[in-house]
Amino acid sequence: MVDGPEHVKKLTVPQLQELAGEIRTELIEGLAKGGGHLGPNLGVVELSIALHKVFTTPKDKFVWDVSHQVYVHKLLTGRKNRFRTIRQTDGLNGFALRTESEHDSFGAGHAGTALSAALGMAAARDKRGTDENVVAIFGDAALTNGISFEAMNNVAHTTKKFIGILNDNEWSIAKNVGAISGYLNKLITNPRYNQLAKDFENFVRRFPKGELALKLAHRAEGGFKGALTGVGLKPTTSLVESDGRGGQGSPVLFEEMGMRYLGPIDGHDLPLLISTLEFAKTCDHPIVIHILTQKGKGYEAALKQPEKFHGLGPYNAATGETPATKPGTPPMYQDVMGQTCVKLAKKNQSVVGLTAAMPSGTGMKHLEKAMPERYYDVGIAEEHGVIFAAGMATMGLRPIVAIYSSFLQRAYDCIHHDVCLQDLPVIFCMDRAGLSANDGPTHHGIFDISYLRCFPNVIAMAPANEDELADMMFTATTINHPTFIRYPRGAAEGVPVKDEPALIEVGKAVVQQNFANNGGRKVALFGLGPMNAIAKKAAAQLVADGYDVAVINPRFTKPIDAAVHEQFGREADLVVTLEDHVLIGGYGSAVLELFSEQAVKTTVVRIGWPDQFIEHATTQDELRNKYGLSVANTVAKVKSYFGDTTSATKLVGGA
Ligand SMILES: Cc1ncc(C[n+]2csc(CCOP(=O)(O)OP(=O)(O)O)c2C)c(N)n1
Repeated sequence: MVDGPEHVKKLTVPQLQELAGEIRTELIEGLAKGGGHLGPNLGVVELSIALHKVFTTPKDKFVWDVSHQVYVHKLLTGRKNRFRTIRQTDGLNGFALRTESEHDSFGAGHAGTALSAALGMAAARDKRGTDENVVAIFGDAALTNGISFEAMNNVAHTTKKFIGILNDNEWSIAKNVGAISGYLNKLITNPRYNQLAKDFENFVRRFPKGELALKLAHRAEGGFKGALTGVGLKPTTSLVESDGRGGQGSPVLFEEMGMRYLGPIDGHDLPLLISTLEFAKTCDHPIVIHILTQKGKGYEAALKQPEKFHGLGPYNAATGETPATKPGTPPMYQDVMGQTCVKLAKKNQSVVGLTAAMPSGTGMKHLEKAMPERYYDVGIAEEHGVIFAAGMATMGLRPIVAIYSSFLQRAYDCIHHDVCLQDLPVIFCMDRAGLSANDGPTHHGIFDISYLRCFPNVIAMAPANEDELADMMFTATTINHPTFIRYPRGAAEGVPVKDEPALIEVGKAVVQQNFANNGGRKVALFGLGPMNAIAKKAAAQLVADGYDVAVINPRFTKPIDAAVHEQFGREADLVVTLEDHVLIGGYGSAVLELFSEQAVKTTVVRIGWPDQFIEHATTQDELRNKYGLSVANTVAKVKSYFGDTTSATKLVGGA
């Protein structure tokens, strides 16, 4: 394995091919313990090597879309010794990170940003008159994202020197969907591809380095065929699809955007990739190179199950098997969401479900399987998805939009302008609200209470367990306003889920444990969502130490239950709010605002995430302990407030 990118440049093609083999082994074995984005990285081994052979980072800039496929780049840029720490506490981040390496020119984690960022770099380069190469690497699914098109629309009149690499493996996380994926397939399978090869030849003839270019053109022509057989795509002869879409698979889409199209190229043919990139370097036109790769290349298990191996937890490197779920493990929140969707859709004709390219991650796959006619996958297009749902709602449907909390940020204006302003009854199920520990700050969903609470018409809730999630979803189908339900990643609490979800009262909190009036210091713990379990545990410890503790499940962050908060606010000596969310503008802030209006003077201790981006770590618990969202810190904070020094725990986040 190489020490750095300068080493890659010295290797011959056979040595580079050997390196590709070593890298694949390291990916397969190195990720087995902690998991990660194995499939996408196995697909870009040759591409990453070729990029480092031809270009020179950090001077030249690679901008990776999503950047989940950046592991090979990390291995090649001096991070091989830390590779097995990836996505673990204090280890390498699973995405490109500017603070981690000078070779990571732009951070990402959300899809669709590479072309815009790269174009910005190219514009800056042109302005300062330097000669860096800027290369944007984006997947076929990233191309379903609107921002990618906004950027392409701008390329030709912004710069003459711009290289885009479309890494086409036909997969998003699940199978890629929509017209763009159909279009790309036509580009690949069009029976006229030889004609395209001719066009390419004529095209390259026009360049000053014609000799080299022509040689490459012929290589590429061979490559077309290699690509076709190599990735096993079946040619289609039909020019009109069964759904009525026409087109002959010409590269007109890119060409009309002012980008020369080159491809399709076999993305596992190292010499061909190297030559093509060398050629791209000489181009004085924006160029997009369409390469075909296989997600999971070189690993049987990943090739067989591309969706599972897109990103996964620990697995057996020899077999690709993942550990069976232990009997008695609570269901995943996402599965309860999906199964509830099916229940609701069966009972209510107007309920439909929508995902933005995350059928498994959000659990919407349950609806896809049970009632495909009620299910929509819009691709990686959160903005479109939200407005699409708003449109449906105007026609009497009840769309359930399942999008991760952090990805929903992409559609913020759509939530404001299209849903809330028109007071449309769209139901948002926000998965991964809280931490996505291994992924880190790009994926932590800890801002949604703040970013939603300020909009009129919003009803926002957070279930304390999976049964309450089902009840909230059912309740949402009866509310004529935009509703938002936030719940965390992973396993739920393990409480039984009723066969039929029940209605809950909007804006009503639940008092789970009232004051005993036993003369102890009165502490009211308001535990929201998953922090409710922590509040209950902290309460038990405090009661054992002589405190008189009430525990309340607030359920709603908007509207919050003014009566219950006021009652406990006045009765208690101390109020503690616990939320899996940033403190700024969150649930605790809502309580403080209410107390200010009600002139409730009781001190409120707020437990939640501080005003900083939270790093990644091996487990959520590590981060919760570090930042004080823990039972021990809750108990310690209460005791410290009352001057009780019996707690051994060091306070996190000040007294
Ligand atoms: C805004 C946003 N929505 C959803 C996701 C989740 N996501 C991560 S990777 C991915 C699929 C990317 O597919 P593609 O661009 O084709 O790259 P590949 O994984 O196939 O290499 C999705 C949907 C995301 N990262 N960002």
